[in-house]
Amino acid sequence: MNKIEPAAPEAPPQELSPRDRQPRWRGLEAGHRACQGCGEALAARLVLEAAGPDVVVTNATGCLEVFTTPWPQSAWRVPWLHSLFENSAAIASGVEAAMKAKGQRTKVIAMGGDGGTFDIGFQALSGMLERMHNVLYVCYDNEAYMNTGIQRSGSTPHAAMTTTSPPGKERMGKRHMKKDLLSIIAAHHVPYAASTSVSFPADLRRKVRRALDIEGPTFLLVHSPCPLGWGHDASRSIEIGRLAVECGLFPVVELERGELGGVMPIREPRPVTEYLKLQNRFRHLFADDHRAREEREHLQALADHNIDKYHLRGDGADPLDTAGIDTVRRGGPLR
Ligand SMILES: Cc1ncc(C[n+]2csc(CCOP(=O)(O)OP(=O)(O)O)c2C)c(N)n1
Ligand code: SF4
Repeated sequence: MNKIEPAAPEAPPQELSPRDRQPRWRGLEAGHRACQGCGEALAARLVLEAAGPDVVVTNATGCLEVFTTPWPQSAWRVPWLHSLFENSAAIASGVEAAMKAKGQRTKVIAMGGDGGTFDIGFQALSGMLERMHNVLYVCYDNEAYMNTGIQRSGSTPHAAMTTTSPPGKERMGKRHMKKDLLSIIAAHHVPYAASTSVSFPADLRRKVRRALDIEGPTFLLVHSPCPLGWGHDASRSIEIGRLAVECGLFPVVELERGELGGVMPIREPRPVTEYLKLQNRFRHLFADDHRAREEREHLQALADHNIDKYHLRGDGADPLDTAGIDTVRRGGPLR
């Protein structure tokens, strides 16, 4: 008879470090040169993680391009093309057409900052959407032209201070409103256009995967706090991104062929002042005078309007609605 050996004692389970618990594959490596607490850097890493290795990225000039590719180094682990500031979407259109001609299914992702998307690259983006290229366009929205010294863009919120919208006797920061780009994108009859925030990684990853599964042009607007340009402590980027969503100033929504498909609900909206007061770019709104008070009230009214327009208030017994953790399906026509 065979002798039965006693089983070897099991090795004690090893404690995994936070780094080891990260997904093994990274499309964007650590060691790049973004500022500490940069929302855009984290957002790009999350987008690549969700997309997987079979992608080609085109990247407009801006912070992301500059801090990831100091010659001769590159943080990218996927094929990556640097475009001009204004034509990331045009380059992506060409890459996608070439892939199609070769019978390849590799996904194409175009990327740009808000300056390169809302303003200077908008013509190329509009063409790409209208021609129905099978490309996901990701805009990292840090609400100004950060790479060249914090100039205001079409995405800069009303009343924010930038180097080209300084507060003074004549005005309280940026005079104009933040452009409603998502609605403009949806007006191109695209199958999917959504907003998300780097502060809600599960929502961000899910939307990347969803967009890439759809045939045709898709668009993601990713709110990405920038400590340098917004004037906040680098350790508070995630907290500030969450507050932007929870106060209603940055609505997290999904538009499917122009209809509201899903929203990230807000159970208890936070006052906009909680979001504003953490950032130097809104410091002038806390002066003790009527102009500052009026601007604060104006921004609160904008947030309330968003909550109303997108039905963001999470007051129902929604089983998926767990304090803004993820977008839930709550469709219907936009008011
Ligand atoms: C046609 C053109 N105009 C201006 C510039 C200079 N420029 C390079 S990056 C940049 C700002 C980029 O801002 P944004 O797209 O918002 O990206 P961020 O740096 O904030 O991530 C500017 C103005 C340029 N490269 N090309
Ligand atoms: S300036 Fe802002 S967007 Fe650019 S690298 Fe620094 S934190 Fe990131």
